[in-house]
Amino acid sequence: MHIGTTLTQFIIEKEHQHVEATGAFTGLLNEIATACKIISNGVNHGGLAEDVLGVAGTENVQGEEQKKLDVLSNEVMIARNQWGGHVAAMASEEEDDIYNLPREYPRGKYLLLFDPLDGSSNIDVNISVGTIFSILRCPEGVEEPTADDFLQPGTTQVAAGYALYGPSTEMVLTTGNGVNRFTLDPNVGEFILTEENVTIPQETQEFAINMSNQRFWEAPVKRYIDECLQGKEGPLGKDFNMRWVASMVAEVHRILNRGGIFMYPMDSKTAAKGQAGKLRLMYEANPMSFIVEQAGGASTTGRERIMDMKPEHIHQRVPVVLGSRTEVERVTAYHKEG
Ligand code: FBP
Repeated sequence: MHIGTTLTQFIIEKEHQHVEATGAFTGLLNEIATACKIISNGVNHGGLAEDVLGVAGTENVQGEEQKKLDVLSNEVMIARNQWGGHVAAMASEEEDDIYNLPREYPRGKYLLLFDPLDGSSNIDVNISVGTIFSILRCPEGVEEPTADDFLQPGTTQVAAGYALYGPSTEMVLTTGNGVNRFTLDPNVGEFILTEENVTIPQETQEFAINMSNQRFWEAPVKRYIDECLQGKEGPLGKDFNMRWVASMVAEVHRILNRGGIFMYPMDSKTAAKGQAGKLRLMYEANPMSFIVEQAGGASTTGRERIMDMKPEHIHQRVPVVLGSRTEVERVTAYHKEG
């Protein structure tokens, strides 16, 4: 009975190409995959499971109301990744500060960052949500990392990925050599390789943005969306369709499949709250930018390449414009024109 290439087999075969490999990287990715399988099970059970839907009654450091599954997913990611000796510390969108490992656990050479459950507003209404993760190297000689050790530009990521909990559960992963896609076979309990070298079409006629924020957008974004809405009679000479799932992980997955441009730009409403954007640089923008660029797309703030940014804070927010290269470069050029 042939089940295809499992995620573990795929990673080990890749690691064999690196003589200096110790297996720690495989070990870490395996624990992340196990955590995502557990979260997938919780999400899929929804209302059947005791006490997983609804709000937790607590707020995260971003001042957002936490959903019970936000908190549970965060606990699962920490529990699965703290014991194995692969990481030196972790950082989560749901934790105020970085998470230093309890004394009894060995320290590893990686730093793990994650958004345990992205798309929180969709959890209780059974729309796709996901887990996003990013892996960095722990600086040489650092036993007890601090938040500063995490403030590395996106270009230094060793790997990034996400699990999408939708009609099926999928994992998409890059280690800097293209993007690969795995589907969870619930009967076997394994992520099976279903597509290698995923590539984003350069051209697209589909945009994703929260239109209800239109009056708060900056001029370059207003101009671009106006032109998309003018269709083939307009300066872009083609009709555009629109999508908005309100789960970044689902938007990026659609774009990996058929192209598109996803935007959560800077706007005056966000600025009024003293924030530099809605989405988080370390847990959302950097890992998704690594995946999108490795699949041939582009990712900017509208003004600069996100992966070149020097992070200032582990909970820093940034504007995001990502997807099919042609449209992302167009929106970025509109910002440059001012
Ligand atoms: P979290 O759910 O992790 O807080 O992520 C933010 C997010 O839900 C993104 O996944 C999504 O793209 C965006 O916010 C939706 O924003 P809005 O509520 O404005 O539609």
